[in-house]
Amino acid sequence: MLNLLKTKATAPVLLASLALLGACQSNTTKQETATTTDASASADTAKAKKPLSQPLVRDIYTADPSAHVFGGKIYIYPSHDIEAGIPENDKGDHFAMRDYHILSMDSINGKVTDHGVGLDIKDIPWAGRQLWAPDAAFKNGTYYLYFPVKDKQDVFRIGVATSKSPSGPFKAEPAPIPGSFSIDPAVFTDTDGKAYMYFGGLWGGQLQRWQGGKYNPNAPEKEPNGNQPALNARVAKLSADMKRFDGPVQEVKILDENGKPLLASDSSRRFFEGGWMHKYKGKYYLSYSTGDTHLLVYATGDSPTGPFTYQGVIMKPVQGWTTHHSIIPIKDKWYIFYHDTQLSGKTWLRNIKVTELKRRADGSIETITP
Ligand code: FUB
Repeated sequence: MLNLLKTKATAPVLLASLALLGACQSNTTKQETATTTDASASADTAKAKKPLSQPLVRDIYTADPSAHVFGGKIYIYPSHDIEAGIPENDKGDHFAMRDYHILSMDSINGKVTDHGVGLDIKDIPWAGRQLWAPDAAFKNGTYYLYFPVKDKQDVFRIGVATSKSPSGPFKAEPAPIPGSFSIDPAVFTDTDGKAYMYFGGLWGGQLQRWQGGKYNPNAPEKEPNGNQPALNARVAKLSADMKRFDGPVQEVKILDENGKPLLASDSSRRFFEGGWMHKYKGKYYLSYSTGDTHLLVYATGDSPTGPFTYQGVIMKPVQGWTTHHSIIPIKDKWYIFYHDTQLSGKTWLRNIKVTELKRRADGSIETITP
């Protein structure tokens, strides 16, 4: 595994930079590997497009970083990408991850420690395949790891595992969270102590199969087209023990500047996957990926459950098809953790990164060019 990774990681940065250049030319064009990029672009231009930041770890592939500060230390809960030899498709079958490695750093530019496997798919009794983007939370001396994985019927559910240490190992509960579905759990604990889980993802994330509250295996592979309202993320309040939903799963409404729901055709603004919540000066910031248009965007609201009003782009497309992030305060600054495919040039072998997130005086977020 390590040898394989090292070979791939020696691919010239030039290739990665060329792919990044291609990705930035159009946010509606599916981003592909460096080999699909125009090789005739001059080396000088490629140099000028150097990535904003460098991978945090290089000896394993990591993605979907959910970062938290626990006990004064930065912990990152990423997906652990592997080469599973599965052909790429729109359902994301090639993202066939099997475990999580938990990472930590004392400070933003500090050394990154890999704490090894914190949870393995073989130790999740109900899991079938594809351990996707996780998140973590802390309450009353216990750390909670939330993870989406397909069950043995190939339906994505969300599970929870616990540990007394933020770096694990985590022990999975015997069954998924009742009523959970789809992918990308993000848990936000509000200043009043109430915790909420945001979740959902389109296409391979199966959210479109859950309309009407029931799983429909025959639903279209993708979302509705045209002028129908977009499918939205979901939110549920968590129970006091952080292991169940306390109350109904609700739709997270995202409105445009006229107070109208974003439409499915509005592909550069509508929710696709990778939701994250943070609070700044009393406002709730819901950020998410627009999926096939490869943007990280945000919407704000006055309540953790919405409605939210679309505000703008946080990050332009990264190299790679997916884009996924988390936003946290560290000391007196805010940071965004994200991923791209700088090391491999392959959509399914990603590497996590971090950069500062800056705001204007009115709280709006400055757009980052990664
Ligand atoms: O890592 C697998 C999936 O890719 C995640 O769940 C999505 O958010 C996307 O990053």
